[in-house]
Amino acid sequence: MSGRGTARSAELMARAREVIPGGVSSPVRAFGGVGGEPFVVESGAGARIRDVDGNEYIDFVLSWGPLVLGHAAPPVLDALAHAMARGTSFGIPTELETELAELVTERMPHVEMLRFVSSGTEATMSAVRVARAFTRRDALLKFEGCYHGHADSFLVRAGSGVATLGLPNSPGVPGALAELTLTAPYNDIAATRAIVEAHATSIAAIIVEPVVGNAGFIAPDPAFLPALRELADELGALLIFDEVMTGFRVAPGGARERFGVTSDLTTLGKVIGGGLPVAAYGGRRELMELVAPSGPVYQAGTLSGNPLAMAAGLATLRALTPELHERIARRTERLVQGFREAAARVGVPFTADVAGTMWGYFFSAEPVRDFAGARRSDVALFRRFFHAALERGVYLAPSPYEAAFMSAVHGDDVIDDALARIEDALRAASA
Ligand code: KE4
Repeated sequence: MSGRGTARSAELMARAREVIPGGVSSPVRAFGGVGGEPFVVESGAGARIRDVDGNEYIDFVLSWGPLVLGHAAPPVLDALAHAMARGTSFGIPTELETELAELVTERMPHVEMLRFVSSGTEATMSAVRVARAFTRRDALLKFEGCYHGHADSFLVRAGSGVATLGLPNSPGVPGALAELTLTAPYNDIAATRAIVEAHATSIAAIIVEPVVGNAGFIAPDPAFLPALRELADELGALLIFDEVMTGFRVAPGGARERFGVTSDLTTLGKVIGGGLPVAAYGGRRELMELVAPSGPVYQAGTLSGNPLAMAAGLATLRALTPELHERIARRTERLVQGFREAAARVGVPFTADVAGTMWGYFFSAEPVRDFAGARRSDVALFRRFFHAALERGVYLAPSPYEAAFMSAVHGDDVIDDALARIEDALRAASA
């Protein structure tokens, strides 16, 4: 099946590559994980996006997670219009920041205090700085395949675009710094404990995606997160839940509500900005009061707490009631089950999983529990399926090391439509 026009996208990408590395503002968008030319998007509305050649797609990437209300959601547009009329930025406290912070702490009571920043990377790097200051230790433990943004300390066996491009680590990260980042296999408590015990006095923090969305979608074994809590306590280290992706997706109150494990620090992003640049780090008051100007740990940002971004985040979280979250989560279950059944009918090795309103899949006969398992999946089939789905008007993440998302406007009609296209794409990809 072809006929998808791509001339305008190709023309624009050629222009972009003259002035922007790879023609993209973030590596994973360049389709390095699936080959071929990326399309250039023109607009989004609800569950769908349209590219510059007029092709329409049902979107399960949703800007990599933020758009839990869908594209151009009316509550968000109304809030933005209202905020814009009063000015776009001040660099001066506004009530909006306090309102959004209060709403986050209401939904996640263990986040007693937080600081807004403009990207998930800023949130995670700042949380690690607080942990290092509080513990007066330097080492950091992360998990293979987890991605916490592009700060130097995290570019060690990272997931997402780093894994997609097969970059073991990134040049430009000083060896002395990379050595401070220890890595363990996700879901492997014994291996994690062994590494922790070998570095017991130097680890400042254990940072983890409570549900992995950057090595593909990998859920924690029931004992894994409680074991990390126990290990952090034994160590006198802090446990950081990187909820940039899972926050307000795996449960209305995030990972703590879903798994009953409380992190010392939590990072958020994506959904709390409703599609505008907002992220945050927060947690126990005694930790966050270390942050300047209350304390000596310095962190700053020109556009942190930007009123337009705050307004979009407030509109999104206010609309995302527990009832709406549950509705979206039930539809996500239905979508994933339909995908499993289609794969079984077509006869391809397939595993898929879901947590709240985020989900993922691998072409693997075995469930995937860690990054090594993700890399054993059939990436060649993934690539064929990705393009077959795109040709049929379904946009999934252009990498096997990413997750997928749902929104309030992916209704039953959209799910049925998508599943029919997905099954056809599975047949084409496996023919
Ligand atoms: P940003 O700096 O990209 O806003 O956030 C970094 C980050 C931190 N923590 C987690 C768990 C994340 O998923 C991310 C960013 N996620 C990727 C998608 N896998 C963003 C997409 C991209 O890199 O273009």
